[in-house]
Amino acid sequence: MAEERKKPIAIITIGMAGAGKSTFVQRINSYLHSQDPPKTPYILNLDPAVTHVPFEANIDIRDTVNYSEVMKQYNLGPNGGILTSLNLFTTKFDQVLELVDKRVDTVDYVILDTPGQIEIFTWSASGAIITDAVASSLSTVVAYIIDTPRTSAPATFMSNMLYACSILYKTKLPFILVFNKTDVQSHQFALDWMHDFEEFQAALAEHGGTRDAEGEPTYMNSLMHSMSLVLDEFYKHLTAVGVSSMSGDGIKEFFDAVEASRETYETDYLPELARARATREKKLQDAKDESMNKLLRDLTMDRAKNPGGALSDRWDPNAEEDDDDDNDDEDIIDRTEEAWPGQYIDVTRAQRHPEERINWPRPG
Ligand SMILES: Nc1nc2c(ncn2[C@@H]2O[C@H](COP(=O)(O)OP(=O)(O)OP(=O)(O)O)[C@@H](O)[C@H]2O)c(=O)[nH]1
Ligand SMILES: [Mg+2]
Repeated sequence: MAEERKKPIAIITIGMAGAGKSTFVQRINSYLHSQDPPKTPYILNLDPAVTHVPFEANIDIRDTVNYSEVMKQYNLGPNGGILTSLNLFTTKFDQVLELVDKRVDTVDYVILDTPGQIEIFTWSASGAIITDAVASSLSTVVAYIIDTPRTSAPATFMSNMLYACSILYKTKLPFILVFNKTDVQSHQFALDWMHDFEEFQAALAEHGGTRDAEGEPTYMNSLMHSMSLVLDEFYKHLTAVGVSSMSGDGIKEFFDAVEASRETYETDYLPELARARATREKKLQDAKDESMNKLLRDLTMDRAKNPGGALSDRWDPNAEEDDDDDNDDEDIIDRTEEAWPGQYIDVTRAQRHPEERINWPRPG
């Protein structure tokens, strides 16, 4: 019997402009199609400004929002235009999730390509909403694409790693560092630096002046030294693979890492998600309790101040029970469907059923 089909894994590709995100998505797309039996990806393009997408997207943000129109209409520059387009698209993201949901039994991977400007996705509300929405419905992994040849200077390498680090801590999702363009330069130097702190320090010393004219360590150097100590901890939490989106090298290793991420998602992310939800619900409950206590305190104070009023403020045990009123929850009034307070209703003519005859007493 065929083994039970697993739910798809969502891969969110993030990376600096030009790191090769779209080329990478195209490469993994063709890799999946070439498997035997072929694996089916479901691809989302979230870059509204791209003119040519090298893969066929199942859902394309450009079908929903017109980036250049948005720029014109809201008087925005290119980045504001991308951000606003993404915001507009996010308002409909529930529909995207529904569409994805319909495919969970036939699709193996859901792949998201994000806009070129990394901060638009990673530091915007819509990026966070999209990431959280995907991650709470599917096992999800972040593929952080790095332009390897452009990251070979120690200072650039570190700032790129710090950026990755900030995304890891923000999303708390399983994370794969994808050193792309290994056809141009091998990513071995990066692995060495990540595994051996001393080696990175040596590279730093060699690369820039570590001492200023007076022979003191430069500001930059001591900053980088302490930063690299932070990163040492960070490296323990992730997997690094080298790939070439041009030649296809390393793509299999990437998918091995993706499959392994399923476990991290279940052991680390899901409990974290449950914790975050519980905290949110507790906060809400606390706020409700607090306002209830406040109300009760106010009532007690009122009664103390006005004992006469308090005496008459009691239920009359002899009063007839009103059957309609034993429901504690007040119905919320929907103005579009029901009469609302302030709308004139001639209650003297209102009947609960056609036979009902009520003689309303005339005033006076
Ligand atoms: N040599 C080499 N070039 C690559 C590789 N991957 C991407 N490129 C090139 O890098 C450039 C940028 O690639 P894209 O895929 O557009 O990068 P992107 O991150 O999607 O770019 P934006 O979305 O515009 O930020 C293109 O010229 C690609 O041909 C690779 O593995 N090797
Ligand atoms: Mg792109």
